[in-house]
Amino acid sequence: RQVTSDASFHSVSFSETDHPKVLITGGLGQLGVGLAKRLRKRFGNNNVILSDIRKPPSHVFHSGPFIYSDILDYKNLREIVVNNRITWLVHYSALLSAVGEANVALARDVNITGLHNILDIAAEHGLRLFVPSTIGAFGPTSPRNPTPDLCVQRPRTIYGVSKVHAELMGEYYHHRYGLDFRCLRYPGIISADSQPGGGTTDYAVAIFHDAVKTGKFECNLKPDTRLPMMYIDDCLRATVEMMEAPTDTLSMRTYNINAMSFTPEELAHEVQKQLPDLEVTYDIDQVRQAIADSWPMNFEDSNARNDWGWKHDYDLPELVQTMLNYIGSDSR
Ligand code: AKB
Repeated sequence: RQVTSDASFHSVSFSETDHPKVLITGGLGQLGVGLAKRLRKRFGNNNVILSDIRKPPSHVFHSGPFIYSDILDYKNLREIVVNNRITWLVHYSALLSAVGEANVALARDVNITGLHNILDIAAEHGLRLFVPSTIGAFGPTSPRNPTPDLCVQRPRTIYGVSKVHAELMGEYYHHRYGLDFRCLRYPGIISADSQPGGGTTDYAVAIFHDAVKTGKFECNLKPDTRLPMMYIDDCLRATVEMMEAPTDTLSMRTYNINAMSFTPEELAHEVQKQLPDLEVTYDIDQVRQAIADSWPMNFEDSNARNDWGWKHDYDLPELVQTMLNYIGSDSR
């Protein structure tokens, strides 16, 4: 490992007038392909490299650069950053909340050890680094309604613990080594053409697919479980805006962002306005329910709104309309 002194950092810097050269880790998860599409439009196809340890589907492979990268392999990561002259790193590899509880050792490796590799690579090569955090970085002793940026954070999941660790380590590297670390705490993200993998908020994606395909939905959270949520377009736009925000607008390095909050019952009701025959039943998953009961109900994001102009576009009715249009037209 090369990270031995402060002087070894910042050996490569990039001019702000150049297009960034972006690497996205965990690129085949819920958000990577959509983010790559957005960044490629802005910076050029070849300036955005998606990476993962899985084989990409052919439409992803043919839409722009894709590379194998294992964040647990430090040399492999460094080779990619050096050979491709990477200047921005978006670190999406992570195990989510529910799947993390089912495999704590793997979640610890990927979410904590993997992050250490990413931080060292980014600091060594003067990269701008984005790491998402989450509503899951809060816990039962945090204020839940609303949850501000700065408050008690004692999450009870390995996912939450690893995300608080990421927030603190990123901010530490920023203060200690000048790393340009940027972090947004995402709500549950709802997307039509990509699936979340093993989260607590997944029900809010599944309901749309089941409603369109079968007219029935079995929800694994109680009907009155309120959680903050966001449509994927808002999430990806927030990410790009925060990555591009001038340094002097950032009074903090980790921000809450929010769009809406709803319960399964409220979401089902909104979907039933379009699909009145939808039948919703409840079969509670105790692990997910306990996690959801410890998370924020409403997310306070005024710092993001004031500092760098964050503003969401999608509330619940627009979200439902957009999802149903998308999935409905796809299934025809
Ligand atoms: C999960 O449910 O684990 C994620 C999240 C809110 O971070 N979607």
